Amino acid sequence: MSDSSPGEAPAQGEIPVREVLVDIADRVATVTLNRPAALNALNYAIKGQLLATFLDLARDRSVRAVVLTGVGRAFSAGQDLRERLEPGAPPLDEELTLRYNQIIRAIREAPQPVIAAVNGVAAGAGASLAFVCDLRIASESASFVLAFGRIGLVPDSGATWTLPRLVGAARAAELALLGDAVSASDALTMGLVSRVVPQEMLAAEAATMAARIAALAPGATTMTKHLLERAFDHDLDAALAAEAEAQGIAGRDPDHSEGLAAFMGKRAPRFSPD
Ligand code: T3D
Repeated sequence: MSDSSPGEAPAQGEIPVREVLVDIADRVATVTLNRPAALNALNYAIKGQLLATFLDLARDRSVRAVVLTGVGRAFSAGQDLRERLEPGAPPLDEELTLRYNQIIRAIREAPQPVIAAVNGVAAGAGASLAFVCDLRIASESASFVLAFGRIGLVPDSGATWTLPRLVGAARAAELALLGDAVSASDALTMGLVSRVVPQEMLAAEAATMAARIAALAPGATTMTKHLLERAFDHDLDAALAAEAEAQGIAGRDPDHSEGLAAFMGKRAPRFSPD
């Protein structure tokens, strides 16, 4: 894994502080935002490390599922507003193009399903990060805030695209325009997350979900992720064609033969052993 923060070379002999922690075990990568004192607000270092991490993981065929979470009482409070006020801060369109949008694409295009384990407040681009993940589970203390309007900005980092797809146009408009905090239980009701668990069970719940995904046939899993992403952009004919193409590829993969043999042998399949 990449260990340096793009744009921030540590002084010689200095131990770099990692704003993004990466733990890989049993084919699952756990990526943890680590600026708890600032509610994991996204500064240059954390954004650089997050992008580098997802680009590295995309090349790591041993990793079959990713969990994204945060240290402390926040998932992420979005853009670091203190950094934004520093002299020389880049224009917002540049910041989005060069940093945020690349992170969002890297998560979206990752071959592995990414599970957001939302451990606390997810605000602004922090909420957008959770929205772009393939699965979202939340602790009871989690909340989502489309905080952009409060500071005179528009929702970004994909939120205008992901949110209506997740909760529908009417709810998306209310969340984006009014910016009220959505509790974990309301997020569950509106389909923004698929599970809510007590805080102390969140990591285990995410790990179990990731382990189940990691045990699947990786090629079929990647194609399933990408087929679902295109669901709202395709008409039925295009979806049927895309499924047929993907199924052709899956059907030629040795993992399909293994799945069939395991079924006939009444045993668990061993997909793509390392
Ligand atoms: O580059 C660009 O700007 C373009 C991209 C924009 C994308 C965006 O994300 S724009 C939206 C940015 N985020 C926000 O506007 C959210 C700001 N934060 C909040 O609204 C609240 O902090 C929360 C709702 C997230 C949590 O509220 P609460 O009451 O639980 O905590 P708090 O007391 O407000 O914050 C605790 C500390 O975290 C505090 O620091 P202190 O006073 O203890 O030293 C606070 O300043 C700091 N903090 C929280 N959010 C941010 C932050 N520091 C920097 N940036 C933040 N976004």
